[in-house]
Amino acid sequence: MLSRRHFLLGALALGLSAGCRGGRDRILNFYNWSNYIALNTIGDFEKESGIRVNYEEFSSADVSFAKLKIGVTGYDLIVAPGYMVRRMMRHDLLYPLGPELSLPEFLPHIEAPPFDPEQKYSAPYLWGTTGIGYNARKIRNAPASWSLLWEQSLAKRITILDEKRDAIGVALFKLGLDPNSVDPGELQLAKKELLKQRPLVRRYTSDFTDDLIRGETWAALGWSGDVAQAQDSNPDIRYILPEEGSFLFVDSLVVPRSAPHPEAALEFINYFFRPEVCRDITNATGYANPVAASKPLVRPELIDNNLGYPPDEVLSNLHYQEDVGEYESVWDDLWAEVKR
Ligand code: N2P
Repeated sequence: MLSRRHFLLGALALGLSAGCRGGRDRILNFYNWSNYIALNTIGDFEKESGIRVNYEEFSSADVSFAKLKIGVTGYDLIVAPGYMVRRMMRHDLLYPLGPELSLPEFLPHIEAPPFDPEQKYSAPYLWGTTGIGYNARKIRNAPASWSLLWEQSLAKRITILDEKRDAIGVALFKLGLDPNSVDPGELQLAKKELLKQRPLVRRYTSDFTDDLIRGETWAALGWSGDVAQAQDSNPDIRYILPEEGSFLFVDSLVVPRSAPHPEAALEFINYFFRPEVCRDITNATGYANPVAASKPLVRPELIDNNLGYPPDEVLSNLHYQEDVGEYESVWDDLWAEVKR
């Protein structure tokens, strides 16, 4: 017969093996960019921690922020670009990560990111650059310039990231203007450029790699790691960081104040910082990770390569995307008018 004591012990054993602590299910609701993790990361973490992960992906930061803004809650852990971390900090939306986190040594340029210099509210996840992925068999002598994405001969062979900060930022770079401009006149000029570009654009999309791999598109405004993934499937694909300057991004892990399971989020962040865990993610995605001890472990082709870990002289020509504050809606409207 099952005594009460046996029942409790049985429940406890069951609970432990199913990953419960204190009788409650341990859960992590994780919202990440698409193609931004290794195949084994979530499963390995679940096995080791006993936490069940509900994993959801977005393909554009604008979409993720819109979702958070209309009050979709329940996420414990979100990957966000630096300017968005800043914006969330400004609105007091983030949980301070505090002493539960043991920060490893980071690469020098990740130590004090401008959006959160003391790293109080964000933990760096992956970093990379915005550039042009192109097919060297279709385009010979590609210029190291953003003007490639305005080339008439590439009509309908181009995709542009569906991300206003990148698309408008690139138009500003091309014009020699501040890529974080909030000047209405400058933004109008950027809009004109983008309207000139529009007839050449096959699609505005952030999932640009398949078309590029298949040769349906010949050039794409894209992100380094995704282009690295594309190059693995099609060696004709190359990457340009234009001379006019480009973006460096440090996408970061943040925990919303409203998170139902902040402790599970912190556990994942500490797990991610293990050199082998983030190495696997870098090797799978092509995106560099912030952990200094992980760099010697990643695939050597990614080192001193603009697609993975660019050399220092390249990094010095890159800019961060900054929070544009109250001008966010001006950027939003401009982008909606371009895509209309
Ligand atoms: C992954 C997206 C990369 C992020 N597909 C660019 N910030």
